Amino acid sequence: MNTLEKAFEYAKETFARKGVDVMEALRKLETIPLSLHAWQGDDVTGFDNPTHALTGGCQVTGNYPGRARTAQELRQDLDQVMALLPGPHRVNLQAHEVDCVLPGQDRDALEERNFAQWLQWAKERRLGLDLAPAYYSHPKLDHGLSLSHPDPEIRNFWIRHGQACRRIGANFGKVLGTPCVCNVWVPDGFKDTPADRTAPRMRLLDSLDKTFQEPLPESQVLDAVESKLFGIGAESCTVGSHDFYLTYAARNRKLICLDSGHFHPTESVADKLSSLCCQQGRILLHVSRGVRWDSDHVLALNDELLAIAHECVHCCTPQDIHIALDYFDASINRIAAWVIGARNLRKALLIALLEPALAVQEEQKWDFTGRLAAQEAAKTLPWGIVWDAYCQQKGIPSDDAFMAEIRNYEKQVLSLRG
Ligand code: RNT
Ligand code: ZN
Repeated sequence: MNTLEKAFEYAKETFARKGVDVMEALRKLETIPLSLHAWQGDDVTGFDNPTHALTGGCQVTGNYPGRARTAQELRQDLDQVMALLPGPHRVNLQAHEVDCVLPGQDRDALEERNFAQWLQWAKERRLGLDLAPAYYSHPKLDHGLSLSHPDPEIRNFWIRHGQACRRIGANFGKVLGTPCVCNVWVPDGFKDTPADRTAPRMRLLDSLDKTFQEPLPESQVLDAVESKLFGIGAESCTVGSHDFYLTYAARNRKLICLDSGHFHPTESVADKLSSLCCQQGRILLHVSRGVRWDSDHVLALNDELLAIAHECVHCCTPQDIHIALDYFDASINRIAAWVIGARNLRKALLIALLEPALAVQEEQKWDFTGRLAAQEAAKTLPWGIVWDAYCQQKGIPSDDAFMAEIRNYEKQVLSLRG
């Protein structure tokens, strides 16, 4: 046996003494797909009209060279990323990341042809595809409003856009054999204190009902609605607040999308999961890292990520929770941003799956001293050896080896993009 194999045996024995079956934990880890957000690769620019500046209250900072300028370049980057990630994945698209735009076509008339190469690419790789309508970076996002705009023409344009995305997503689901998660997030909000919060929310409610009115099988498409606390230029009020969407999702049996950057900095998204899973269930997670605001930083293996992973593993059933990543950092190599963030999320899930039951057992005996001791002791268990062995078993470079491949890809591919 080589050093890692011997260490892995030691780790398995150590966990076994704590009642944890490492091989069972790794088997479960392999059942959890992560939906990779394509928009880390193109800085949320999309390809239907690259002259459109990023609007809608999101900010991508940095100008590291090598951004993907076409869907083909984005797929090339995602192939490189997935070669460095263990475990199953899906790919999540924004609706403006099209392969092509048909003559005279606007976003309200998108169709399957706009994503034909994406679908073929996903089929060849046995990937699931998720799709989010893009209600931003477009002239019809007017005064910061889309589905809640007072002008019915503008609302109907965006309603048609969402309806088209659902149909395209249903086709993804039908062809790929796994339902497309179609997540509706609108940037609608107000920079300063609105005089009327009710009218735009009533209009959003009506527009959402119209967006979702076409019955599509959940075997093909799963509808999600994403809340937000504020955006740049929407600091004072977002029409689609958490209260609005949580109620809408529960009443209409939609997935509620919780983005971990979309709440107050001290508010724990992890704590929300069990409350939802024991009632309306069906959550889409946008795992992100806010630094002082919804800054969409690359995921770090920090307490919030560990807490989210713990809840996903121990408090929700796999079919209740869909895990997607959502962050965009253009200040560093974008391949590394994807790989570091996705590996950290997969590590957090592994750590949660390797967690001994002792803390729960102590709690059930009202022994909160023992619970604290067990929680802290778990932090020094040899999960890192299990991670290294898992990567080796999957033929994936180790943590100290994947950067060499990224730097090589940067030299061979990214640096040629100017
Ligand atoms: C915006 C939301 C939304 C976006 C993507 C690009 O803050 O998080 O999910 O990140 O639509
Ligand atoms: Zn999000």
